[in-house]
Amino acid sequence: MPFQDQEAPRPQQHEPEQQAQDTQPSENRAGTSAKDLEISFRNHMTHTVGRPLENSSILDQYHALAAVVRDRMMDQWLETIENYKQHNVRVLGYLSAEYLLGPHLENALLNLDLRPQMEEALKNVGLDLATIAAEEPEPGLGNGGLGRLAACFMDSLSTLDVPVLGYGLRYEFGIFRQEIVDGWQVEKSDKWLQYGNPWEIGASTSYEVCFFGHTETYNDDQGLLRHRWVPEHTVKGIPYDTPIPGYQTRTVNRLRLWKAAAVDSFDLSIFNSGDYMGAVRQKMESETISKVLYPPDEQIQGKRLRLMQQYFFTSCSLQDMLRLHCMRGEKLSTFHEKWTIQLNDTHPSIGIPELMRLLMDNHNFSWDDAWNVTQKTFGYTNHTLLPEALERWPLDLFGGLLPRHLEIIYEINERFLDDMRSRYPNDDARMRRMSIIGEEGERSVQMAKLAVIGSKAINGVAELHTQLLEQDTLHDYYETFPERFSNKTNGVTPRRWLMLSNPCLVDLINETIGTRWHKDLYGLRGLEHFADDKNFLARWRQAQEGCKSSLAKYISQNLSITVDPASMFDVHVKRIHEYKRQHLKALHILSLYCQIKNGTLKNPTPTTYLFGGKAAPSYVMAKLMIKLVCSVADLVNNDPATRDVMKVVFLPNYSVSLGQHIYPAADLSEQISTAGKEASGTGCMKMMMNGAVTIGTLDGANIEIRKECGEENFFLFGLTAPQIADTLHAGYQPRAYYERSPLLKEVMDGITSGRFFGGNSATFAPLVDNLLSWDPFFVLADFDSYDTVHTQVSDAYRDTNAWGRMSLLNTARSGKFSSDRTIREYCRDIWKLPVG
Ligand code: 26V
Repeated sequence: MPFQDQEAPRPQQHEPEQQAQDTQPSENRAGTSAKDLEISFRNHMTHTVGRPLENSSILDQYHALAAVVRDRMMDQWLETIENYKQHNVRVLGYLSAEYLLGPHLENALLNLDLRPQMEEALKNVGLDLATIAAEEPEPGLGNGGLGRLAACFMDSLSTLDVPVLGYGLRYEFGIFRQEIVDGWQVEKSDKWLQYGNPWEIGASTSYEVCFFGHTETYNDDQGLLRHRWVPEHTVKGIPYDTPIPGYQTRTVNRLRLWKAAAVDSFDLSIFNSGDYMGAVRQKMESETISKVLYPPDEQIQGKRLRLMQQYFFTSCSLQDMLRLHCMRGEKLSTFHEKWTIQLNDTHPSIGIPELMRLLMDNHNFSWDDAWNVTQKTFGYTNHTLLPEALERWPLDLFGGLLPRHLEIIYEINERFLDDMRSRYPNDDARMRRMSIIGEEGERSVQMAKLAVIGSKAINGVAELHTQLLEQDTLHDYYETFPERFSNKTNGVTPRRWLMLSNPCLVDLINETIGTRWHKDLYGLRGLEHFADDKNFLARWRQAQEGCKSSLAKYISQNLSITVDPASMFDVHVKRIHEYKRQHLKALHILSLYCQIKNGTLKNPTPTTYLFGGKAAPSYVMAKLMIKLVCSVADLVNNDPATRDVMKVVFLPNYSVSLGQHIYPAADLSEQISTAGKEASGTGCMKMMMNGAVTIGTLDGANIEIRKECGEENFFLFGLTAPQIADTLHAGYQPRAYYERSPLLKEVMDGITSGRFFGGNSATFAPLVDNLLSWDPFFVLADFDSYDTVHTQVSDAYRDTNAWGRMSLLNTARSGKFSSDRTIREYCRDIWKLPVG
């Protein structure tokens, strides 16, 4: 049966003394009253942490508290497993190389409905929940939107009682911690596991995963020709399970993350031969596989360890699903009836040849039978159109590491192209375009093509993105099997991104329209009735100012910059990338600076410009963009002519927890990517939910946000995707825009001459040169339009009621952007799973 592979979950032991002991007789481990929680907390302090409360550190208290909360999930977790077993349910296997979960503690308290009692219990022992919660290290097992989406999906799946097993990698080091030194990004390692992880539970299963070696053919008992892989290296995969509680339901699903370890017997053989150092080296090499999360570097292509990571976690997960399927007493030929597997981008797409291999080589399936099951099992979500981000592996690297998989891919490709040849006779160009094996430059395996060919369903993550996939990137496949393609616009969980992050606004909403919206976000529409109620708008504004003051305090304490909570908070937080155009915003701030200095802008709307985001460590231009923002901050924050009306702040180490602090404080949400480049974006949804008004291009989910909130409640600027394509086609000349716009010219010249930056003209020369000569993301083309619309924003912000109305309507109309809606659509159209 699914989920039945362990006798009972056993707590992970991080330190010897942390083993759970018998508790005092008065303790009710599932009890939820303040008194029960207090007793439980005291017991865990003594028996789990092993320190008297009086001498405990906040970290000790956090560990005791986490154990209290985990206890409350265990009954429900076992109940969920039992329930799935009894009903022999169809299960989703969600495969993702990244999960950006964010802190667990407060989220679990919210979802389990324990928060008020817990606050009281802690108060009774003289402690403060928020202070303890701040000790939790964030599990940053993802780079950005893709990993955070997987985390939101897990929350929604549990909330909607959908049976799911999430699978991924238990990286020992997650996304790096970002420090800013003299305006430059410095990366520090993220040791999130150093004090143990109270949210994970060890399981008693493990699997072996092989690498390298060669393949052979042989005749089986019946004289049939078969293939086998004779590998050279074997690694063990050990599962660590994290319970994922739904909101106000008893469903607790499981996220299973794999850690790589040496295979004991392998180690031992080397050890016995006397090669101690060799044995240790083998062990370390095996463990390397789950050591560190890869950042989305420009040089991401062709990293062998990354392919090893992908194959490692995908193979462990498939072996696990096949075993669970067989334990149900089911035949493997019905695997696709009981399981549906979603590939979160191409990272786990090696699962397609791996399932073929497992079925054919280990379970004697014929090609056709194995393909029938495989092709009906997988769904593939694409998350980017950027060509440099589409995964392709050099053939020799791939074949050296996974020789049997390369053979299988060749055969998938051959059979597929044979089929295409009969559909499109004499169309060699099309055959070359559709082949999984790329022939331009170094020959390579193109994973997106493999994923498309091996899946029953393919989807993009916003309407425009899906359209561009269908019409451009994957056009040949769309033309061939249009019924496999669909759009699933992303969403975010309102539990973490509204209820947890913005309690003041949530109290006001609950008091005004009740709580039905907690599980159906469209219910927020009830707020529209209050859009013209001045008293209500005043309270709305008050709640927002509370959040702004709290962020202002954080900025003052951590960065020693004073910002005015009454100023407009203009927020641009996301990964740093040229297509997201943090530099467009920086140029605009400089243009305001110039206009204030020369007296042409007389009465500017006081504004605080907030930036945050990480640059991939080897992405030189992105790092230079951070330096530019920080230099602009130094300039305007210290000039007496501007410092009282504008402040620029770069918030270091943007993360889930910092996001929770920032989004509720945003007045203006900057979504200014070059049209056609942002697949969806999800930060835009979080800000909309919290009442920020968007300034944005017609890109990704912006288009749908604008449709939902109404054109009059959205500030639109910039070229559209077709206009960008036309401009490019006609021969884009960024310098012409520079010559034509006096404002732009003044700003660019100011940077080039070093006038803004104490005479330093060298630092930003590569950035300016790039913009003037090439400008691949149309920064200069969109500059004037951006500037004009910003003037409208500033004027609009001065009319407090009109702005409040826009803000309220953004929240009221954000219902579509709940990940609950997204998950319902996946369940209905792709996974064929009932929703609770
Ligand atoms: C990867 C790379 C790697 C090579 C260098 C350039 C580059 C640029 C971007 C990426 C990210 C690829 C996958 C990804 O994270 N996509 C994001 O997925 C989100 C969830 O669907 C979506 O909201 C974002 O728009 C999309 O960028």
